[in-house]
Amino acid sequence: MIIRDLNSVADSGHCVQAETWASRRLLLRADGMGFSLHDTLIHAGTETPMWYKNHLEAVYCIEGEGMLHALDGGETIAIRPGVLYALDKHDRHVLRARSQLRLICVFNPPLSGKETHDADGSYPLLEDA
Ligand code: 9YT
Repeated sequence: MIIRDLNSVADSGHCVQAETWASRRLLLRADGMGFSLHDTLIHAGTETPMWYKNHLEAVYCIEGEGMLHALDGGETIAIRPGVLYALDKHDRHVLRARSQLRLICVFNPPLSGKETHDADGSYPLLEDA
């Protein structure tokens, strides 16, 4: 069994900071679960364009308020605690955080640990560091 605590994840080097977000990565590819699991903060007042070409991501909001805009003719939905969205079609999207968002994010295939967004807002497929 794997047991993790958010406090120790932050100290273990499995916390990735970007301009608009901080990702605390609780489960990674090396854990062998077939997915990675992150507790992610999106900073208040920011806008993050994303396009996960190489991954599927499910996102469950547990704190904060914002808006998700699906690009390529998609819809706009309000993000608040209890709302989940799943990018099952590698959808291009923009996330706007009115207040700080706290999101539980699951990636398939799992992230290796160090990934951060490229110019398109996607993650490359990385081998274990
Ligand atoms: C919602 C989203 O994808 N935010 C960017 C960070 C990502 N969730 C991560 O690496 O934890």
